[in-house]
Amino acid sequence: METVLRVFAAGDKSGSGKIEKPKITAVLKQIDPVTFNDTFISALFGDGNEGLVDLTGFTSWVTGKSESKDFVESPELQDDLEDLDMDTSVVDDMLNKALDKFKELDANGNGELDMTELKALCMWTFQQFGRSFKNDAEKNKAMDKQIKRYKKIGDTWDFDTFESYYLKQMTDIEVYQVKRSEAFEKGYNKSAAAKKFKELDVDGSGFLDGAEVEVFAEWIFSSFHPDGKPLTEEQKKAESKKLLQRLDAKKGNSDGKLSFVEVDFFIDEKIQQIETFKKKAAEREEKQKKKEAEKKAAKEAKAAKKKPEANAMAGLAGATLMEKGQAEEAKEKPAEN
Ligand SMILES: [Ca+2]
Ligand SMILES: [Ca+2]
Ligand SMILES: [Ca+2]
Repeated sequence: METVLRVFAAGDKSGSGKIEKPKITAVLKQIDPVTFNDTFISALFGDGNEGLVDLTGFTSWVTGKSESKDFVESPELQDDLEDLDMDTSVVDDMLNKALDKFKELDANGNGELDMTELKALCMWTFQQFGRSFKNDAEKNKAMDKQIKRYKKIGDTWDFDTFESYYLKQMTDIEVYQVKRSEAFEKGYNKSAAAKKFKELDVDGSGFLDGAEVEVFAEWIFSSFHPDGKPLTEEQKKAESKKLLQRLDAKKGNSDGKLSFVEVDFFIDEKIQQIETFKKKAAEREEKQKKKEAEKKAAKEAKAAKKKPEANAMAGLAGATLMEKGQAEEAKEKPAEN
């Protein structure tokens, strides 16, 4: 519970003990988007866009330590919060998520994370922020840099250390998602992924669902199987189910549809992979052509060797022809001047 407070406090750079609406909204939505919905946020802050909440008081209340709601000043807002009938178990859910992640990372199960185990956290973080690398060398360099930062926190991490890092990270990821989502909605994002998403979102709902996900799955499949048979209806359904499972259920908010921020990095990755795939296919074709040309040349050379006389005759004929051509060309040249 104290970790939640520490996370909120980390967001409070001014040290005033108060936190602004956008920051707390991002954190709360990450903890539980259903409980901490817009009704909750407006009960907490009123309907204005600005707003500050006293951190310590809020954390005591949200974690069930205190019933007092005087972290909001207006009695009206206090009444609104009363009406919400808060269930504080959602905060525990968030901490359970942290615990699950910790167990997943603790490969040898000794209750601590060492630097080798933290490499997986490093990769996860890169993924969440959509960092891609040109090659392994570049990736390893970024990883070393990150591990150095982790070492500053501690050579081995117990759950408490991990928990505060993780919750802070989740907040940052959420804030980054909000930014990406806004940039996409306002049309500032001109990336190939944004273009592809718009193309796939036929009804312009801002989400990919139903048949749109099937077209999405089909695009990926056909890009990697340019000469293959198209997917059957059944396969399309199965592939789109897999995509939803992976991007919405496992990594997203499990609402059965795909938002831009649930798929943008994935589309980016696929576009890059498709480009590489096409390049390699073109190289293979080029190589094959070269091989065939060499084979043909070798065959001709072999045939020529077998008939040296014929070859000599042909050579002579060729030379004669060439000489003839040159003589004619020479004849024409003075006329040009
Ligand atoms: Ca361990
Ligand atoms: Ca749609
Ligand atoms: Ca979703």
